[in-house]
Amino acid sequence: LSLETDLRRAIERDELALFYQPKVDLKTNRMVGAEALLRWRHPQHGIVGPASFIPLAEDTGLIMPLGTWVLNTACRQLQIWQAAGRKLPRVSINVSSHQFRQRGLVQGIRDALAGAQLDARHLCVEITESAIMDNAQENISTLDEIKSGGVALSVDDFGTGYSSLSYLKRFPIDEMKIDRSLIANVDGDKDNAAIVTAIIAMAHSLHLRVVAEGVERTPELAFLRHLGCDECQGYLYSRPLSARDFAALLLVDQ
Ligand code: G
Ligand code: G
Ligand code: MN
Ligand code: NA
Repeated sequence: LSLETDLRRAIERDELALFYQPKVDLKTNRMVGAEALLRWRHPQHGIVGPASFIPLAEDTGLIMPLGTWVLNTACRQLQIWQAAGRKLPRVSINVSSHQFRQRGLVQGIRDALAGAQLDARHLCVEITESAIMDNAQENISTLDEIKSGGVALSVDDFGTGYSSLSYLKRFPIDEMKIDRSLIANVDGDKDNAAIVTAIIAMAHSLHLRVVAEGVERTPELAFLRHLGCDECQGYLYSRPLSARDFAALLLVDQ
């Protein structure tokens, strides 16, 4: 009867779902990836977002089976789409700081890739700037292990924490996602424009791919393209969609 009991049963009752949101390359206008975002189709409450149950999952240890489910589902789904000739080079999943500190994460990633027969280069793991910086020294070895398996690493919500890009570059990362609070009105807000301009320039000088998240308006997109931002994600292109709706956006190989 409690939310905890409900969540415990959610996996076995097949109530969890991944929604997918496109990441679009700004040079080619092609979809080059998707972020998998967890949803719970609750029998009474309808579709519930992760912010409402991830904290509970972390407090109760349920985050481990839940994280495993996310990894397995995302890898299997991408393999199914690719096998059907649908063009999607990469799927990104989110890992919380709690999951990141768990011993089993690296093995869980390997198992998910092997189980889905998906090559590691098609998977990207997003971890927030604050989670990386919290216990930075220990995190480097976990990140190295993930990276050496061929999986890409992305720093999520960048610009909200206290790290400098030059410090972050000591970590084996491939991608920076600029937090959507900095992207909002980036075309008109002088402070956001200055910060985003600096982040993109420095990330590029460090050979990192830059993704803008939360792009909602065409002028934001135009400004980001002008700055040379590599990829965009946001409601302007698409909201996160169910697997079925998302599949309809994918091109099919001729
Ligand atoms: O749409 P959105 O409400 O999906 O996501 C809210 C927050 O939940 C984001 O910070 C996102 O990173 C996080 N999130 C989404 N899916 C997952 C997931 O599968 N695992 C973890 N740990 N966090 C997720
Ligand atoms: O993992 P991360 O914290 O980046 O999670 C992305 C979150 O941002 C998800 O909750 C997703 O639903 C949300 N989101 C994606 N695109 C947009 C957007 O254009 N505007 C807003 N406000 N939220 C977005
Ligand atoms: Mn994310
Ligand atoms: Na983010």
